[in-house]
Amino acid sequence: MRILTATCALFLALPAAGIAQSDGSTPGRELAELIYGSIKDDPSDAADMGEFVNFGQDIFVSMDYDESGSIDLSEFTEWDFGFDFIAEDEGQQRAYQTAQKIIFAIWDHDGDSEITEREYNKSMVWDFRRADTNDDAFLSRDEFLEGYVINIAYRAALTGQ
Ligand SMILES: [Ca+2]
Ligand SMILES: [Ca+2]
Ligand SMILES: [Ca+2]
Repeated sequence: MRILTATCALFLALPAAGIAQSDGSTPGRELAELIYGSIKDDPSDAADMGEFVNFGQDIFVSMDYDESGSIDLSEFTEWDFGFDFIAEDEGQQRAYQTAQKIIFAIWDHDGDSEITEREYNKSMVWDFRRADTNDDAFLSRDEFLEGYVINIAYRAALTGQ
């Protein structure tokens, strides 16, 4: 979790206006790029399934605040990469909260209001495969930014599109 904390701290330390102006990029995209960098063990490679699942596993453990082995909606919405901060900045908190609820519902396969570890791991694998559009078992930076469900849902919410 130290890497993720450092990523968030780095992001929060950057002036938001400066990020928004850099080559037409949005704060949400900049954050997604930082997250992509923290998934990979080797910065020069694309992310493989193992790195992606390990990364997800670390997040699951840190989201599961009461260590019950599953994530409820409040654990899910309280955990944040830094998107929450951007949503506040952009006045898009309601849209962001809606996007979080949608992702929660997608990952809660049996609809019992808890994402179990099994449901979560299956979702990680499916989301990886869906984003890996050229089917080479690696997620390139572009595939991650354009095809990973979290990036699509949260960034759309942040920009209000
Ligand atoms: Ca829990
Ligand atoms: Ca469930
Ligand atoms: Ca690929």
